[in-house]
Amino acid sequence: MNQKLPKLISFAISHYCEKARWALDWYGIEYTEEFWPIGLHMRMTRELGVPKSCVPILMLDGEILQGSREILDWAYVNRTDSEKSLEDSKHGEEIREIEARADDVVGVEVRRLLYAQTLTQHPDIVLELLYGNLDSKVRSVGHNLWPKIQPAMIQTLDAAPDAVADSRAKLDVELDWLDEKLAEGKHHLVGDRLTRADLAAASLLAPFAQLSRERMYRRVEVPPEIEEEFERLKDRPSMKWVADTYRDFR
Ligand SMILES: N[C@@H](CCC(=O)N[C@@H](CS)C(=O)NCC(=O)O)C(=O)O
Repeated sequence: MNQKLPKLISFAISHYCEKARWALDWYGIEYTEEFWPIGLHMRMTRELGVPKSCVPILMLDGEILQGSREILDWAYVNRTDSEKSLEDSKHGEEIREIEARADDVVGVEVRRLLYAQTLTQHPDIVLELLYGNLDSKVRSVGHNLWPKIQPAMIQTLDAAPDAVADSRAKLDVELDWLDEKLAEGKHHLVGDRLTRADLAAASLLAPFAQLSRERMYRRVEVPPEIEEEFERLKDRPSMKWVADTYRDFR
């Protein structure tokens, strides 16, 4: 058999890519991963012919999937161990609703708050996070284009420093919602086992759950503004739950 392994295309620091990666790992799927440079990815996705410019993308033999939800669907169907499921037909609708809110609101505000705190004040740290793990040629192109990429990111993500308060307030609404769902020490957002609702919420909150110290932001110093967010959020049941969920299931 000469079938190529699925290839995950990602940005190293993207929490949506982490969601897809976790699902592939959870389902025991063998794959390779290719990190793309933010900014240059616009042309690369256009050349691939996918409808949007975003990652994660999963390249399969003869098919290209774009978006974490699509990748989770595919990974479930193609899982190597039929006992391992993140789906639950009894609670299917509720799981999908939570996942959609995690994707469309929680993940968006986590990213916006992080970038609003760093893109303007700590551009060198962001630059290192975005390009630090890429090969030297790509890295130098990224560095050269950074004066254009940085303002474009601020604009596209609505992440100027004055977005901090708004984003924080929106994220707090989401965290109140999740704290309530996890009241009385519940281990899972739906039912009594891990589902894609947990995986979505935990991966998309992971950048604020201190695990980022070990996982994503290892290479750089954490700026004081982000330390303050960590401090502010650390006693939230939802944040503790993210850390527990990573410890137990990732
Ligand atoms: N809902 C999408 C969101 C993906 C997303 O926002 N990806 C970001 C990285 S964090 C991206 O590729 N941004 C660049 C762009 O959209 O051009 C998913 O779950 O896959």
